[in-house]
Amino acid sequence: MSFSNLYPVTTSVRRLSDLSGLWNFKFDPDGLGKKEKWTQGLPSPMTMPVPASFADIFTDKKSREYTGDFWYEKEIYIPGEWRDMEVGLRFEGAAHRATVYVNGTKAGSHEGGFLPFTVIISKSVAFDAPNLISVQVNNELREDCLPVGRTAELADGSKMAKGYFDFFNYSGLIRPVKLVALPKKHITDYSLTYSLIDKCAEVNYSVTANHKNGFRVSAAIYDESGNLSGEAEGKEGSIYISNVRLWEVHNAYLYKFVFKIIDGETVIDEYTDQIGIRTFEIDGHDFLLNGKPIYMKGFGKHEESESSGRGLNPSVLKRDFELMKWIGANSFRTAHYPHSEETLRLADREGIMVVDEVAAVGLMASTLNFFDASQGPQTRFFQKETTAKLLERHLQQLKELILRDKNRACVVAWCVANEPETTDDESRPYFETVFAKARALDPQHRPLTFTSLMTATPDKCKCADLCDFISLNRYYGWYVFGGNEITAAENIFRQELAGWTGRIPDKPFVFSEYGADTASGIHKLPSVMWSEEYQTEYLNMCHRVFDSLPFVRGEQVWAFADFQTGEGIMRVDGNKKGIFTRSRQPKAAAHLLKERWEGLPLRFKSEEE
Ligand code: BDP
Repeated sequence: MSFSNLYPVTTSVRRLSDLSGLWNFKFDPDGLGKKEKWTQGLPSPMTMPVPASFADIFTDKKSREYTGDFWYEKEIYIPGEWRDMEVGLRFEGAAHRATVYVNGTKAGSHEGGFLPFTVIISKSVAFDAPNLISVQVNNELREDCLPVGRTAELADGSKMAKGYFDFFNYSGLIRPVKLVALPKKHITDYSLTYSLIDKCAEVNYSVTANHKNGFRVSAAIYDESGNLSGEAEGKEGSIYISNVRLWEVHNAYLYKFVFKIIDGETVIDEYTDQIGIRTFEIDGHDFLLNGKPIYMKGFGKHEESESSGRGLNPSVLKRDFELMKWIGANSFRTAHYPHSEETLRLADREGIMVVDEVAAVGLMASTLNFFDASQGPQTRFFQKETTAKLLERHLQQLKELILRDKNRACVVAWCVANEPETTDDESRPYFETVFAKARALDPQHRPLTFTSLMTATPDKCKCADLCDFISLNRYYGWYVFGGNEITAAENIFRQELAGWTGRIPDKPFVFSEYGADTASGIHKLPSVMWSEEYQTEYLNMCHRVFDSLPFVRGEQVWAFADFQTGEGIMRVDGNKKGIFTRSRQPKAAAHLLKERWEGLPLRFKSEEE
C-alpha cells in the first residue's frame, strides 16, 4: 500500500508534529554504527540542530569537512490517539542519502538530499511510549549520484568531498523532519491543470488514493475570503470559476483547494492546499503568463546562509524574498538543486516565478568547473561507465521533483541540469531520455531547459534544440577578457550570440547566469576586477548586449548573494558574485539592478510591444 508523500498539513483528519529542534548526533568515520548497534542508542552523542547542515556549527576543520557516514537520533512519543492511523516520518531533505531506523528496525532509505521522502513506521512504534528514531546519513559524492563529484581519501585516512561544482558540500538533515498521522485510507496525490476563457478558469483536477474502491471524492475551491468558488465530485473533474483572480507576479492570489474522500457520510480523508491559478506558456520568443508577455528579471540563487549552511532558515528565507521584491526581481532559478518546499510556498505567496532545477550539477568531470568553463577541456563525461546509473538516478530525482512541485503556481519551468558537458556526443541520447521523461511527467507541460556551459557554443552544443527556451550561463568580461579587456569581451559575446540566432531562431533566450566576483567594500576609481565599480561596469556591458538582441526574454544574474564554496585559489572564502553579501546587504550593483528592473516594462521585448 503506498503512502502519501504530499506536503504535510493538518485537517479534520490529518495530524502532524514537527520534530525540529536539537537531536543527538555522531560522526561514524570507521563505519561502526551498524556493527555496534548504534540504532539502539548512540554512544556519547553530541547535540545538533535539525534542520541544519552540521559543517559551520563546528570550530575545527576536520568536522567542518567531514565526509562519510554520520548519525542523528531522537526519542519521540507517539500519541495513543493515532493507534488506528497510518504513521509516517517525513524527511524534507536528508543530504545526500539516508537510512531510517525505528526502535532498531530499518524503516526505509532514500537517495538524493533535496527531495522529500516518507517512511511508514506504524508497525514498528509503541504508542504512548518512547520510540527511538535513528538516521544514518551519508554525504559522500560519487560520479553516479547527484550532485556529481568524487570522494578522495586523504593521507590520514579521512575522506574529503570533491564536488564537480562550485558550492560547499553542505549536508545533514537540512530540512524539517515531521511525524505525520494519516487515515489508513488516504489521498496520495493530486494534479491540476487550467485553461482560461475570458474571465473564467476551468480547473481540471485528478485525485489518487492508496485504495481503489468504496469511496467517493469531492473537490472544492474557496477564495481568499473563504467563499466557495466552485466544487465537483469524482476522482477527476472540472471546476469552473467565473471572475477568477489569477496568480500574477508580485500580486499572488491563492485559492484554498479542499479534497476529500468520503465513505457514505464519513469523511475518511481531507487534504487542503493553497493554490494559485495561472497559465504559463511559450509563444515564439515570448513567455506568456496568463496569456500576457513577461520578461524574467532575477537571480540564480543558492539556498544557504551563515551557520545553518544549507539548513532551512525561515528568517533568511523571508529576508531574501523582501530583497527580491525591493530590487524589482520577478523570478529566480533554484540553483543547483531543488530548494525547500517552504521556499516554493513562499514564492507562491509572494508572486515570484521559479525555474525549478534538479540537482543535476557537475555533469562534467572537473573539480573547478568555473575555471574549466573558460578553458574547455573535453572530459567525455557521458562516456563513462557510471553514466547508466547516473541517468537512472537523474530520472528518479526528476520524477520526485515534478511530483513534489507540479501544483505550485510559482514553478513556471523545469531546469533539467546545470552546465552539463553537452559538447560530448553521448550527451545527446542521455538528454533525449531526460527531456522525454520530464515532458511525460508534468501535467501542466511547463517549458524545459538546461543551463548551457560557456564552451557549449552554438556550433558545438549537441542538445540545445531539446530545450523549449535556451538558458545561457555566460561570463565574458569575467573568466575571459576581464577588466581592461571588457570591450573585447563585449565583442566576442556578441559574436557568440549572433551564432545562436542562426542555430535556434525561434525560441526565447534567458541569461541564466552572468556575473563578476566582487568583494563588498572594495572601491576603486577607475575600476579593477573584484571592486564594486567593476561589477556595475560588467553588468552594464551585459545589459547593453541583452537589450540589443530581440530574442532575449530574461536575465537571472549570478548570484543572489555571496555563498560558500570549497577552498581554492579562485575563491576568497566563497564565491563573491552576489548582488547581496552573504549577510544579505546590498552591494553597489544592487542599486543598479533596482533602477534597471523597476524601469523595465513588464512586457519588455515582447513582439506585441
Ligand atoms: C557556473 C556555475 C555556478 C558557478 C558560477 C561561477 O553554474 O555554479 O558558481 O559558474 O563561476 O559555472 O561563479
